[in-house]
Amino acid sequence: MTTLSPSAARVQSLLDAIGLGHRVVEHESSTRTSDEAAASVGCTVAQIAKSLIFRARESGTPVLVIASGANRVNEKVVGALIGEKIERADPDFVREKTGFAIGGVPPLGHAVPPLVLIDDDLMTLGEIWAAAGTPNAVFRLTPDQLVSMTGGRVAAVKKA
Ligand code: 5CA
Repeated sequence: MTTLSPSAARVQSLLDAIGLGHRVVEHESSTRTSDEAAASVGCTVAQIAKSLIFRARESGTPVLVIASGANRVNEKVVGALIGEKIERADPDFVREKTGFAIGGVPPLGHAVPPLVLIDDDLMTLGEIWAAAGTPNAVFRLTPDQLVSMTGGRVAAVKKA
């Protein structure tokens, strides 16, 4: 059995607690971007569930948008959905609010619970892959499991 790095092991522990048998896989090759993750896993870029962190401008609340790797997020639409304008988070904000570094941010287990939105395009897919704590770690799940483990709101969030 291979040993996971500490951040990936942290995600595996969270998944163990959920108890649906999800396994974190650490790759030799990078999974830092959606393209790299798809190449390492051997899936389509659309099947990568990327966890993007934004900052609500007034309240400073972290906003997690889990989007298909093939899509760009429409920040105006997200702002309208949550009732507050958002901006892209900087790497320090991501680290502070999630507990993970960019490129490995998982969809669950963040230090500060974020508002969560899920790209409805993900819901049409049979299985998807999400980051698992490091730029080499991912885990496979279904879109319904993503919704249940994050409590996210499914919405149309992509840029046309
Ligand atoms: N592990 C992969 C596949 S799940 C992954 O985490 N991809 S990702 O797209 O969710 O994470 C990379 C994202 O981090 C980029 O899409 C981008 O939105 C964000 N990012 C990259 N560099 C920066 C930066 N300097 N500042 C803020 N956000 C950044």
